[in-house]
Amino acid sequence: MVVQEIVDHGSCERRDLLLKKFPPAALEFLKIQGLGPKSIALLFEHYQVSTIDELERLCLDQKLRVLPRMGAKLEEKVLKSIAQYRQRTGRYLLSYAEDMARELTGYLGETPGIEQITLAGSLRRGRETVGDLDLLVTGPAAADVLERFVRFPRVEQLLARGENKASATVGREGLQVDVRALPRESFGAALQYFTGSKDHNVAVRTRAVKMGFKLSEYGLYRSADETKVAGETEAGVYEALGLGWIPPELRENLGEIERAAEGRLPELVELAQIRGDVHMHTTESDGRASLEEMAAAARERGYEYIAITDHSKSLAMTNGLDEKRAVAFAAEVRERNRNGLGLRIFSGLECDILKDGAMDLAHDALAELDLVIGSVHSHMNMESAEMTDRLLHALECPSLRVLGHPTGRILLHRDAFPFDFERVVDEAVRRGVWLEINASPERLDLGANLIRTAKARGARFIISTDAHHPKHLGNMHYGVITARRGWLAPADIMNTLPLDRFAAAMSR
Ligand code: DGT
Ligand code: CA
Ligand code: CA
Ligand code: ZN
Repeated sequence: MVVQEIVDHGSCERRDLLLKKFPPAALEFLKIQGLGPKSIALLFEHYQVSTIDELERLCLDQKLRVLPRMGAKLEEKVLKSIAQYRQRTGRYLLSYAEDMARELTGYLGETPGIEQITLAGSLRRGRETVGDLDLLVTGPAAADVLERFVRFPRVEQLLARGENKASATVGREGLQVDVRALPRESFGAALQYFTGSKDHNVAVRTRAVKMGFKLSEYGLYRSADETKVAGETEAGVYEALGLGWIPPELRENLGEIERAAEGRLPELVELAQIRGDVHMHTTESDGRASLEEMAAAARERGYEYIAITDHSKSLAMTNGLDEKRAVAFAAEVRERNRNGLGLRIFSGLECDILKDGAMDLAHDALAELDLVIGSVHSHMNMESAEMTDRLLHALECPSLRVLGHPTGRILLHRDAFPFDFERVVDEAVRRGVWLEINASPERLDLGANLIRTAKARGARFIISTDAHHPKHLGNMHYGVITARRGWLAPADIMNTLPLDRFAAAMSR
């Protein structure tokens, strides 16, 4: 009925009432950790707050603690989350930026006479969030491209329009795009420069100077006589500096330049090397498609195997599996594999790690399944020591094979929960538990820095999409990019193994 009302009138009565009662800031306040709908309602009732700045003022003036169920601790927490909130506004998920970039480059690519359109900046480096898009174009028609860009239907606000550069915000969320038109002969130098990162560029330029060169976005020049030695291609610029071409994902000045100079750049995993996806949900819990539909989509992607890993019973709102259903599911999957589905299906479970670190299901039920992922989905605001104990306890479960989305972060929304990461990794390594790189673009958990830390301690990884719909299987590439940013080789990632070796490793 409410749905019908929304379809007919574009809203419903209750929504209109709520919108009248609460200022638009209420929705923004919900993004501040520590404030739920109830406390926000209370705040609006007592103080006429309408902006985050005013909310901050209230905390600083210690005016929250006088309200029921609020205290000094909450003020502190809200202040901290306001700071975090400010930091992340103005950034966008990689997936959002990528979709917009695809649409825009498709549109610009239709300009007659255009030669190249390339994305640079943090998007090219595969950062998990992106501040703005940096587009480079070459060709005699470059000026026409800028002209076409400012007429892009999704442009909201034109920010600048020069002879070789235009900037505008596109889409309702205000994503900024910088488009630069370049002469062909400096395309490589510009691509190198505008890909960044800034730290990487500073280090590369320092190296250039030491070698008697000057490097800019126009080219690489010999300092002595200003002759140009490189600039048309990016590889040419690196080569003239005695470096192998450095994959953009590594360009953060974390040792990649030294490695390139020694000819020892790491081998990085590629999407085509992924042979299976082993974290996905179906209509048995909160997925949107059946096992058959997920299997068909996976087969289409050329996978050799998948694991169906629905939720366990403590996530009641997902209709998670109890022991009985889990055991029955394992039997059903054994039966289905006999009939041949074109790829191997493993019976799995994303088993909830309870507050005390116990597994949601009894061990004998878990032992029936091919693959058990353990994940934290609740009670995430524990102290670090308590969370560490919880995870260490979970690792004791003999059936556990994968630690799912290990830090619980939701990008631009919720920070990682604190715990002693190195201790947990060491224990996972000791017990043969693999760490998930959750490829869902809202998570990308583990992130690149923690991946590097974990790899250095001997960890093994799984890249999984956590798909709740067949189309989510396509998120695998975000996980692969993140793994590459973490310097991972195919050998670090278990689901690059062919079926028989994966099955053997899993059941060990
Ligand atoms: P973002 O947009 O915040 O996600 O990150 P980036 O890396 O895309 O940064 P952006 O858009 O400000 O600039 C693109 C690239 O241009 C950056 O990675 C490196 C280069 N760049 C920009 N400004 C400077 C600068 O002042 N010095 C150096 N060395 N490079 C710069
Ligand atoms: Ca950028
Ligand atoms: Ca930019
Ligand atoms: Zn999960």
